Amino acid sequence: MLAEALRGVGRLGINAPGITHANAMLVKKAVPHVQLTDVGDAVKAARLVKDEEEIKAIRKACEIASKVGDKIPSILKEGIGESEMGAELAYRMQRLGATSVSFETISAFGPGSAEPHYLPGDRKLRPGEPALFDFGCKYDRYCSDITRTYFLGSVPKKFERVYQVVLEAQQKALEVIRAGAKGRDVDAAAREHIELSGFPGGLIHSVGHGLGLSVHDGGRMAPNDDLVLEENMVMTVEPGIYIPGEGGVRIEDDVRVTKDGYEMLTSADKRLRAV
Ligand SMILES: [Mn+2]
Repeated sequence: MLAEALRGVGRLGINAPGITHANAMLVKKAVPHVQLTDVGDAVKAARLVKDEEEIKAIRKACEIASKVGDKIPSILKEGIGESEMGAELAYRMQRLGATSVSFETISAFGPGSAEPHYLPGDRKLRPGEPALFDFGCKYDRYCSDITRTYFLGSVPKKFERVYQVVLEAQQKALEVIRAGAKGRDVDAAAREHIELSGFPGGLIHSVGHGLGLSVHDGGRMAPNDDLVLEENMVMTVEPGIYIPGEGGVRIEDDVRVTKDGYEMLTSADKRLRAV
C-alpha cells in the first residue's frame, strides 16, 4: 500500500511539489506511527532559486525555444492552421534536442490571441491579424516559456501601437528586476505603463512567474504577491494587451535574476514585424 501511495508521489512530484490528498491518506494508513508534515512551501521555496546545473538546463531549453521562435516568420503563411503551427513548433523544438514541449503550445490567430489561455483550433491565418505563439520546451527536465506575436501581411495601425506599448512595458518591468526587488513592483512597472498608455485593464494576468522543473514553478510577479526576487531565480516577464474580439499581443521572455539586474535567457527577435 505504501509503495502504491509513493508511486503517486513520484508521478506528481516532478511537476507539482505535492501529492494528492488520496495518496497522503494512503501513506498515513501505511505508516500510522509516522508523523506527516507538509513541506510543500519549503520545497516550493527551495525550487525558486536555481543552482548552476539547473540554470544550464534552463538556458538550453530557452536557446532551443528561441531558435524555433526565430523560424516562425519563415513558416507562417496565409491559410496555415493554429494546430498545424503548434505541431510545427513542437516538432522543431524536439528536433533541436528538446525532450518535449513544456506545456501545450498556444497558437492563436485573430480574436483567439486576445485569450491568454486559448486552446488552438482549426482557424486558418488571415492577412492583417495577429498570430500569437506561447510555447516552450523541456531540456534535461527543465522548462522554457516564450511568447512572440507576429502579423501576416501588414500590421493594423491599432496593433502597431499595442505592440509598441507591450514592448515598452516589458522593458519597464525588466528595469526593475534585480535581487531584492519585489515581484509586485516588477508587475506594477509594466501594468502602469499599459494603463497610462491608453489601454486601461489591458493586462489581464500577472507579469511573470517562476520557471523550472515545471512551467509555473512557484512564485509570481503579481499585484498581490509577496515574492521578493533573489539571485538565480528564473522568472518569465510577459506583459500583454488584449482587445476582446480583435486580438492580443504578448511578449514573453525568461530571465535569471542577478545581483544587479538580470540575465536574458531567451533571445528570439521581438521587433515588430509583418511576415
Ligand atoms: Mn509564461
